Amino acid sequence: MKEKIADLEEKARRLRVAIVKTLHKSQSGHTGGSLSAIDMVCALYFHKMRHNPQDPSWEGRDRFVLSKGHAAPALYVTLAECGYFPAEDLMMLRRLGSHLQGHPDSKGTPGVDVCTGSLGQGLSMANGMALGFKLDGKDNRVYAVLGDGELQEGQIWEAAMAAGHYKSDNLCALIDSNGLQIDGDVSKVMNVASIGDKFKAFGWNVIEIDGHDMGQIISALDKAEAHKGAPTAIIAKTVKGKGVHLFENKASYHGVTPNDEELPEALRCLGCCD
Ligand SMILES: Cc1ncc(C[n+]2csc(CCOP(=O)(O)OP(=O)(O)O)c2C)c(N)n1
Repeated sequence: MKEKIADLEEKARRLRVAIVKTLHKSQSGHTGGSLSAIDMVCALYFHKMRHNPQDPSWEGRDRFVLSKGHAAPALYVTLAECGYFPAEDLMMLRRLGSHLQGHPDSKGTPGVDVCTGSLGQGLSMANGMALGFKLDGKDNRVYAVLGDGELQEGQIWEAAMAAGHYKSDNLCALIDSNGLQIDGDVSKVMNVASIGDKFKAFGWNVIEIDGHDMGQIISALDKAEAHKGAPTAIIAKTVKGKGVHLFENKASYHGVTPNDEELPEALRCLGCCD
């Protein structure tokens, strides 16, 4: 287990390097929320989810919904690392004609299951897919990553109510609780605390973790899969911009990319010299 965790940590470090390089090249996109979510996305693709990069539309795959679609760079670098498309494509992020647009596009990008970007909708889509699998008697699981600012959208709570009502135990929501949104502190813009209690009230199984502790992430994902009779919400305490002190805990880096001066220091923080 120790080796597995160390391997995932190293993968996540490499994925952070790829996020920084990709966003530096594009000069457009979301740095903070990609870096806060990447440990969870890495654990999902390299530890938990059933999927096949050689056959992206394999019916037996688990589904992934990046409900906070602006963190697309975190998804793209992970898909590239898995082999869904060449890593060189990352340098075309947000270019006209590229298959890697600013928000996930299921029609354009191999491995992307749903279009997201308009916040608040992903949990409903994930819930629909989870219910569909149940109706078909299939054991596929569905994972959705949400932002804590995103929880201010009313549709999230309709989805939470429905998933609890239908006991969708093949559904797992991971909340990237970094405490910041585009305009500052989530608690000041529109307080969503206490997130765990809210999901519990809708009948969910709730697990609270440090969203950068790989051991805690994989243990929570395994517990979620084992839990029957209710969907699971993993409330992950994270740091926006995690891994690069220049960007950490700064709402100003929500939608700002590393510039030429910041790039060398950002890569140094991530243990990358090239
Ligand atoms: C419906 C909708 N309204 C507004 C936006 C613009 N927007 C993009 S990211 C963001 C803040 C999201 O905050 P949070 O969910 O906490 O994301 P994170 O901090 O994890 O990046 C907003 C308002 C959007 N994408 N969709």
